[in-house]
Amino acid sequence: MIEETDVIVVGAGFAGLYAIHRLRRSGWRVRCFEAGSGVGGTWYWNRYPGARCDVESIEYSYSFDESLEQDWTWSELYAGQPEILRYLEHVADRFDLRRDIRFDSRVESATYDDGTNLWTVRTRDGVTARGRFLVMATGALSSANVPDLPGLGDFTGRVLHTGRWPHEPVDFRGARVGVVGTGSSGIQAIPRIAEHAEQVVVFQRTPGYSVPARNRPLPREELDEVKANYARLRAEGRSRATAFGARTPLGTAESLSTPAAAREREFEERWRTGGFGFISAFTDLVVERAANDLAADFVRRKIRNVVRDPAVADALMPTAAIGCKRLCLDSGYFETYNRANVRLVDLNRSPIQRITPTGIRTATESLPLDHLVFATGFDAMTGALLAMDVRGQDGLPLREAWRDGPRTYLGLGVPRFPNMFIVAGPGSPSVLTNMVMAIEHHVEWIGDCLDHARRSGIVRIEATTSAAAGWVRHVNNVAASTLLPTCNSWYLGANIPGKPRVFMPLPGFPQYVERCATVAANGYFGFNLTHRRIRSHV
Ligand code: NA7
Repeated sequence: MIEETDVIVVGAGFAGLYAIHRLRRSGWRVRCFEAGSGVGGTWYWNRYPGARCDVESIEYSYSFDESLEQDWTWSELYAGQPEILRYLEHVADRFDLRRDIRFDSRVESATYDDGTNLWTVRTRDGVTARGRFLVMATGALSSANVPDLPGLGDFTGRVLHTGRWPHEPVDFRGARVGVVGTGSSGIQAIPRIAEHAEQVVVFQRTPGYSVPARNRPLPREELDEVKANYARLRAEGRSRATAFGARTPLGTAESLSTPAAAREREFEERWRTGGFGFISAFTDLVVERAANDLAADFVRRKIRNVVRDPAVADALMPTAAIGCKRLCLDSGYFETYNRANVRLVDLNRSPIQRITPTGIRTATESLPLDHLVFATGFDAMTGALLAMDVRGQDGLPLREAWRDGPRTYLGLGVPRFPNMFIVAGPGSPSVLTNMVMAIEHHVEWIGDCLDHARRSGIVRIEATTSAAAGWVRHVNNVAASTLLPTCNSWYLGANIPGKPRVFMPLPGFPQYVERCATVAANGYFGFNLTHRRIRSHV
């Protein structure tokens, strides 16, 4: 049996949940497929110890419903994974979203039919669904990357990935734990694992920058104040390049023209406050290498002051531009290296040769381990989309269309994949911003577009090849005006061997929003629109 619907949504995280709600509001029938057994997406899968959002909870939450904003009470400045998951479960219940979601249902293929303009989706658990539109809400960081290390299959202990963490708590007491990877996930997990494990060995390929989160409980009075001013805070957040940080003043001076003592005071103050505000202390930090060096030096000095063993401190010193990989926020990360049970292995000095049944052998030693934790990130932005067999016009596989890198228009539409929309896809600013604001924007834009199509008798909407080519150029040009492309990051696909090197996210949320609005207001230029044929009876 084939399930017939109007819109098929893939994924029930922040994006999929809001898509169901928004589309239903305009009367669309929606069917959502979710691989997990519950809602939550990122926050369903990333259950590792210490998992926490790095955007303030009052901003990393939906803004589409005022009563939801007013009713929900965040307990901490930065919400931990369990609290965010509870929030999303609450949203699913509050708006009765679950009735349109099929759980434990991983989409394996999606095929467009030129004759009928319909998408057919097949899931691993044997469901076939057909709909006019397909909305990919599959997440930008959802396809876990486990490096292909020789011998991995022989390891007799437990192998875990931070982005696929088991539901039951993992007991690290008395265990020797190897953690590979020191990005945001590793930096959050390592201090928590070290509190319980007998020994933690951290395998670091590239040292990263981290700023203290200074997480804390949110007192009642502070929350009341936020709620009394929510609309203004949201507007302020959306006016920022990153769509968050409404309560943090943006620096207005250039670091290079600020006297050294005043500059140091400003860095120090922002370090004390914690959070991403550190990188917005001055206007030139993310665009001017000499300015960036000043901020990077400040962090390096902090690392040196915190880490007692000078050789370990040296190995932890990042050298790239600060912020060119996503800045990490931590709670006691560098301090963890002062613990007697934590050891750092610098893979540049001593690369992994193979995984053995009982641990890891590097070029210089064998390290016995009971558990292996991969905090090695994701095949970002394209991984989840390309894991499915998506076929557009004339059976064109998405994997083929994106062989030289992803091509989207506005991050939303893909040439030759009519009636398919991506939420937080490559070419959208999503991962450089407060993801929830980006998601709300995309979903609302897509919802408005579908409503327009219905009103105007449009049966097929497809981004043009030239619009997408122009968009990829635009994204890369904007990125090139910053320091973002200057190091190997997942923004560039550089973390996945063989992945085409294309800068994927677009810096600058407000400009992007404006561009999308202009496109919609001007007949969706850059998209080919096909109207229903009116049959005339003679
Ligand atoms: P990230 O930020 O991609 O970090 C992954 C880490 O794993 C990083 O330190 C990588 O080193 C390391 N890595 C990846 N592959 C290997 C191999 N083969 N050997 C050794 N080390 C490796 O992922 P996260 O999960 O921490 O964070 C993802 C995003 O989630 C984050 O940006 C926030 O937006 C939230 P590398 O730097 O590539 O040398």
